[in-house]
Amino acid sequence: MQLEKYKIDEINQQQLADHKRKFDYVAEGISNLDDVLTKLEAFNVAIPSWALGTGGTRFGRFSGGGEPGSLEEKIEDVGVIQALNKSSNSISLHIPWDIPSNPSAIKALAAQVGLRFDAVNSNTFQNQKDQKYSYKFGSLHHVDKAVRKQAVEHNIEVIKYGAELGSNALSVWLADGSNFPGQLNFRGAFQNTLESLQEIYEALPDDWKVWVEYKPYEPNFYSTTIGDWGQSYLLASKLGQKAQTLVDLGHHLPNTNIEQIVSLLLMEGKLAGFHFNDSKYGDDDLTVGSINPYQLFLIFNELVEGMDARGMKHATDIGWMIDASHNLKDPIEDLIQSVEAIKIAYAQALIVDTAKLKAAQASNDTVQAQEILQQAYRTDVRALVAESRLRAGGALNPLATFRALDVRGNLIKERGATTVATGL
Ligand code: PSV
Ligand code: MN
Repeated sequence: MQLEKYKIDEINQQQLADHKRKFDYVAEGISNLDDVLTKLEAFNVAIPSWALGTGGTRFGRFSGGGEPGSLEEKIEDVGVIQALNKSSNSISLHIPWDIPSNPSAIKALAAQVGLRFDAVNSNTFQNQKDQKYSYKFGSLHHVDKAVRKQAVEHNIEVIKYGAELGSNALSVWLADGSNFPGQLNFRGAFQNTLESLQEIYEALPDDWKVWVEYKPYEPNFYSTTIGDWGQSYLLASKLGQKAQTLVDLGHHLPNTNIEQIVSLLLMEGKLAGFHFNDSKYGDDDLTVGSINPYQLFLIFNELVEGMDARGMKHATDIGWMIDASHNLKDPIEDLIQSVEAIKIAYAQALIVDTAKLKAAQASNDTVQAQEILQQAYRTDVRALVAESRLRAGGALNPLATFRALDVRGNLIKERGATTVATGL
């Protein structure tokens, strides 16, 4: 289903006076207002194809109805999000969950709803039907060369699909690791991973990047071969210019200072991009900003500061993507909330008084430094985000509009109540 713009405009009209009042109030205190609005309008976050269905846990999965049953329907759903928030202009595919049987038709459909293709993701963490060798003991790090070769070839195939769709990055996350001490020779596993990644790297088209994602545990619980940003950075450095580290917010042990990691990766030109989500304990894949919005703001503060220091374009010089999939909410509503949380944190980071903060840092004025950051964090920037969306042709309030137009009800009518999307 596609949302007609006039319906969104009608709902906007009803909310306009209230919005204007809130916008005028916050706008008065923002010295770089035009710059903030322009940057907010340009900022988009890719939607992962696997987040459009209700996720499950290993204990069960409770689908909510109207889930996309095909790649085409997943694209339609992202089109709905994009029509509402004008901040989700791309989709990230996971192969083989989303193999495009007719790439040019898929590309045309995406273009029709204003989408392009973000990074493509390989999957060597599950065995596929008719697969010759098992990934039970890993893939790119495997002790058996034949298994590594199969996994390398899969990644090269994913690049091929991505190239056909106009994507320009391969995202690699490996479940490779060990469950028990002694199971694995750490150096051997690392060397095998490096050599496998080198073969994949060689197959990258000129303008492509490979993003190396890390994660401390799960599904392995003793060691993970690319377990933290140091290991990912080491691989990315050895591989070369086209390889960078991907930060997934859920892939850190509790209380890790992610903003510091981000700052240093940016300094080294090695920050590929983000998988946004939120968590309380581990890789919980909860809605962005639902647990710790202050941390999200602090991360964005480092991103803005670090990107500005290198003269980077915020909207396009890093890959921004949500990676979440959980089991309670309507997936589209969850994604709308996530994108909103990201844009709020970004807007807050854009209004930090950086000159004052630098001065406070230079004079060790800790109290003032905290005041400056929290001044920005405690500003209600929601009307700024809404205004940028309005200017881009989206909904003032995407979530309320999604509900007012009964999009889910219509999707259930169209697709049925029992469709189940591919993914985890
Ligand atoms: C692994 O937990 C991960 O974060 C990787 O990005 C995967 O590709 C994604 O989740 C989907 O399973
Ligand atoms: Mn991820």
